[in-house]
Amino acid sequence: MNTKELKIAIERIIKIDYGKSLAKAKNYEKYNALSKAIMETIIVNWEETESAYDKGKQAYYLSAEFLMGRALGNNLMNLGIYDEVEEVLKELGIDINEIEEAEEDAGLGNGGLGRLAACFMESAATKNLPLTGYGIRYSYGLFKQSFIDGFQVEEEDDWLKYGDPWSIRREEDTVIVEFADGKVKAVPYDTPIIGYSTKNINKLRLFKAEPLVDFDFKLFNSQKYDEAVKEKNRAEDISRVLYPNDSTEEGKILRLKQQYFFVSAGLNDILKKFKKVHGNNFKEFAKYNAIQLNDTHPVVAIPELMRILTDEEGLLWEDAWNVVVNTFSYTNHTILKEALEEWNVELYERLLPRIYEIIKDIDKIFNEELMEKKYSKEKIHSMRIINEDKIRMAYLAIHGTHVTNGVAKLHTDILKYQELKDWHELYPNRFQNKTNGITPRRWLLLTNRELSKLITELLGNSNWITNLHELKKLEQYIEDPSVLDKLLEIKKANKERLAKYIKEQEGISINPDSLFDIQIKRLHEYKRQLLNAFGILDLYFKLKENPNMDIVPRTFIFGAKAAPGYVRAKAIIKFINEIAKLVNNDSEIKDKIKVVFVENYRVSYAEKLFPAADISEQISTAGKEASGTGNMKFMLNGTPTIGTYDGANVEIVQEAGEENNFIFGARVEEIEKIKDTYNPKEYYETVPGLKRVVDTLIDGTFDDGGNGSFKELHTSLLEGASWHKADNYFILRDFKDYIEAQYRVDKAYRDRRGWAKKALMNISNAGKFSSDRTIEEYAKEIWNIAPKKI
Ligand code: 26Q
Repeated sequence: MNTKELKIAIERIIKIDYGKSLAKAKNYEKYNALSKAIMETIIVNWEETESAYDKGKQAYYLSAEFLMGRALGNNLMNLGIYDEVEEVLKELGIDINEIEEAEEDAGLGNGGLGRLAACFMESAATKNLPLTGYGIRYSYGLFKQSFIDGFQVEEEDDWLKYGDPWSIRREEDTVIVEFADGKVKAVPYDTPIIGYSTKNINKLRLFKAEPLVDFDFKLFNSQKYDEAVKEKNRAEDISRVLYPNDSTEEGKILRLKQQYFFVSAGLNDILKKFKKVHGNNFKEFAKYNAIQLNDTHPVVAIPELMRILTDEEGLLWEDAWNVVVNTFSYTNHTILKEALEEWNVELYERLLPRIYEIIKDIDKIFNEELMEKKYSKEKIHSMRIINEDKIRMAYLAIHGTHVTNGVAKLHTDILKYQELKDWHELYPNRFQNKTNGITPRRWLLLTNRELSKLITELLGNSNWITNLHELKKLEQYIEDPSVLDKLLEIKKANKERLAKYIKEQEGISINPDSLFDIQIKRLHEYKRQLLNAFGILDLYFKLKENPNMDIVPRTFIFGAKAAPGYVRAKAIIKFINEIAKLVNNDSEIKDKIKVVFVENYRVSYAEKLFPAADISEQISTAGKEASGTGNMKFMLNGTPTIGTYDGANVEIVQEAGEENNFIFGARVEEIEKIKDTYNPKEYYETVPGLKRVVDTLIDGTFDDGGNGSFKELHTSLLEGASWHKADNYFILRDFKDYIEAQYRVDKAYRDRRGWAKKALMNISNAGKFSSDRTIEEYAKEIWNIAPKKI
């Protein structure tokens, strides 16, 4: 499509879809029309990719979440037509930025796990790897967040209200999913995954749940309207909304329905295709199909494939089990006990009786195998898949797959030698590490245009975009003052842009010359936003005592959603908002420090925050953050990390140099050593300034609106609660080290060129953290698939 044709297409689509001329169209209408015009141009390549892939081995990514964010800008960039389209729009009197901002985020995920799935899809397409995603087309994504009086308020995320130009409903590929209480239709919606600089177009297939019949005609005619649509609502409830829990599991029947729904539909789809190409030769299934289970959420795929192969296709148990184990692999994303999924036996039995029987058989045979190996009774008990009245999904996953992987080296080691030690001893060859990654297209090329331009200029070509290791060559400029100054200049421009956006969105003015200190991630105790908050308060009190204290002015920026039922996480949001109110309104502070908690943190907000950060907060309790991927996004954008030795931080500083980051706090070994005897009160009583900040939770400094949640936080730190010991996440232990590390940041930041060197070292050594590298490792070391370029 040339530029003239594009203009015509946009005008035509606006006429057809909205019955108006371009001049009268709203931004979202223009966005829709442009997107559809782009869609038209990729269909042929999309079809060709599909037929090319159908011939050989393919991989499938089963995930309850795909946190895609916006599509338009990314797709234009990957197609290599961004600048051209920008120009066309300009000629039509349209600002491309306004069109991009009209797009709703596809927020079909909670956080890291969902965004990882999105980065993987993009990388696989870019690398021409035959990977298809399967998931749920939630009608409502992760809730929208606002603050009222500093409290988080949630609202539904109606992301489809203006339609979705990037998905195509494939009525003809509808499959039926059967529960004990009835059947539903699973209708696929396909979204093209457009790789960078390749003709290959991959596919994300998300299923929507619908009733077999829309409404009961008889009931409707007898004016029983509610009754008439009951069935429809019951079916549609399944794909209505994404569960907003990112770690604590809630044993809800609908959640289980969601899991079985998309897993069963996905497997059905894969099998249909397999039969078409290979007939009924199911023993060969694993030769042509690899299926990745993204955490335990889709693990019901293991008994479901057993059911299909034995009940429907007539395979013997042993043969079917071989197929299952060789087909599936499983990624673990957490070691938090409360996040390991367990399902009530009774729930499974009621909803999926046949699946439950199969799980019981798997468990029984596994038990016999362990007895044969002369495992002790206690050990067998501790490893059983069904434990009393619970099904342990992680154990089912390890047992029913040929590879279990962690998402960063440290995390994998903790799984192998600590949390899943017995399993690692049983299946030593099944465990692998696959350190996470991020796509450099979205997280640098698209969202940090100036830095991308500079990199291409310095390297003399744009190879880095698909081979991020190329960035290493930037190290040659480490003593080049003009490059260092250019880096500082770009950062400054990004900060100005963010400041403007924050002014528009939050109504708060921030100083682009201050140090932007950013912590953006889900709100969770283990991520320790509270430690950051105590650090700010400590600084505030020190400034109050000594108004002339010489500090680099700082803007502390937070972005985080708390699960709606996570009372403590919400209390922490309120606490930080209270701190913001105190600090920002204190004229004595004279803008030396500012605190901003941005509302509704999401992918599209993240895209503006990462490029503008001076320091990246990665301060989880050592051993708790499986990997982190935000840490990588900061690094790639030239932002040093203040962080603990946890998750992928370990590898980040290994690559970029500890001297270019700010590592502090207890390491895993120390946490392990002290955890049984830890007494936070010792720190509380002796560490200078600590008591003062902790006690603001109870001494009337702040107002929790009378709900007692600040007091509860205080108690959780010093006394503990029925379900955990005092200061479960060692905030008081790490406070002093954190303050000291922040002091080092302050000192280092003053040396502007010295700081730019740190930034450059981080950028130069970010190559490892491309999701291209990660996905190629999955392809080679787990899936055994090869690129197939059309
Ligand atoms: C489970 C049961 C019921 C309802 C919800 C859930 C649920 C949903 C989402 C449980 C967990 C999640 C998401 C977890 C997650 O995002 N984990 C993060 O994964 C990243 C990618 O590997 C890592 O980088 C992070 O360290 C890890 O916290």
